[in-house]
Amino acid sequence: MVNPWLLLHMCLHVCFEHPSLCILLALCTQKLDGAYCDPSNLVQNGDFQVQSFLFGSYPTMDVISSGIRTLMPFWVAAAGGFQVLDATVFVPPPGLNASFLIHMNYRSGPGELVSMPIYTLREGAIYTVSFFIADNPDGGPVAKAVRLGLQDIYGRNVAPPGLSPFMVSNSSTTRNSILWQLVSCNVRGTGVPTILSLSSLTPGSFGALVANLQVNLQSMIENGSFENVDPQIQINNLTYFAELTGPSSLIRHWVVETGVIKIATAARYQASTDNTATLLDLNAENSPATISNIFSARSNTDYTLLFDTAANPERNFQLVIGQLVVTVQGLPSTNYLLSETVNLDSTSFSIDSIGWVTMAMEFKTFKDDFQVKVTFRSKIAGSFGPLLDNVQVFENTKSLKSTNETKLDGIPNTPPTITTPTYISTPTTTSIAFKIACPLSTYLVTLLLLTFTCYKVS
Ligand SMILES: [Ca+2]
Repeated sequence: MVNPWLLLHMCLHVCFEHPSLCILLALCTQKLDGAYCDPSNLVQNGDFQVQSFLFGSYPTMDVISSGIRTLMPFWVAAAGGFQVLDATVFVPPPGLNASFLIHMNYRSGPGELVSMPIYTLREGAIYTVSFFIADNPDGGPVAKAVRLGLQDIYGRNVAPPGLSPFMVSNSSTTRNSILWQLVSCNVRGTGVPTILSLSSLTPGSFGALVANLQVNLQSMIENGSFENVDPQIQINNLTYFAELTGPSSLIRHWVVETGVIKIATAARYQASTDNTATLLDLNAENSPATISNIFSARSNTDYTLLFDTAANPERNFQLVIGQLVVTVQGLPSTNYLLSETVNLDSTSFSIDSIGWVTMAMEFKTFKDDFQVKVTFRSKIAGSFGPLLDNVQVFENTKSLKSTNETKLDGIPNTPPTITTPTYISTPTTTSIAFKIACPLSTYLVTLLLLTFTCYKVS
């Protein structure tokens, strides 16, 4: 169980040492008109890119041990020690921009790494907790294991019951050929801030390597953040925005049914709560637009629709005030499951301070529906209208049920057996003597038995 004094210490430390990060955390946790932030990854500094120390050309690692001040914002060494490794020396997982990774052990033994409270896993939503894990090429036991823990701030277990430690064993790798494995498990959000911990179960000075911890909402909608756009729409180095006239399906998984939309980027506008590059304005060329997305769903099931919206404050002197209409229909019945309007007002906001609000709306599918269509329609005249980004839909679950699974590269994880670890370091005098002693003792026993047998026969 995570010590509450430790938690308090962590909070105070971050506030004193990293006031800007503290402000960011506070912004992400405050309630805005019934809405919460929903970044795509809920773990703060899960890629360990933010640090209180600087790597030079040497050393290629730094040490964080229990009992000294924490040099890794949003994390603390609760026990033992661990190392921050420079990814230019220890090759990181493929496809990541991460420059650092964590070695879960140090001379002081196996480390326990504890996160700041994660705000906030929505109640009933399923989240995927994932991280990369690899064997340490520098040495240690053949099998290395890391236990993932999840507790809410009241100390209640949030991790799936019976969650096994994650184990790796690839001792033949080198620093340039580290075999990374992506491991994950599902957890059900409780609506309470949650603390994530990683504990090395490997004795000695060499443990597993880990990188890029994430906690992501399992959304029913694909491309809900509009980041996947047909290449014929040029959005790189965009000074203002691209426009798209309906009908069009050049934004993957979405249809611009009518009107004209702007595809804008965070290079010009303040990014929405998922901090991504692309966002939409449902107005352009004096034409309000309607866009929709169809996704698979289960019948008779409760869902929650989330999205970030605001009125486009592009022109401070020309206020944008009006409504965004949101409808949800079950398919094939076409019955309306939800129809709501969101009031928008750009007063006092600017493109650097959009006033993003995350809306949450619940709906339930009918018994014969197996798809759902969600539609956003601008009811604002002119060339600037509702901004839209980070659209997500999650199923409201009562328990983890069949989604409770642990994955190691897609294979169900099995409990590790590391009770008698085998070391791969250079054989010691003891082990060499043991190897010599064993055949010698066997030889002597055989000789005695043979002599005894010969004596009995004679
Ligand atoms: Ca986006």
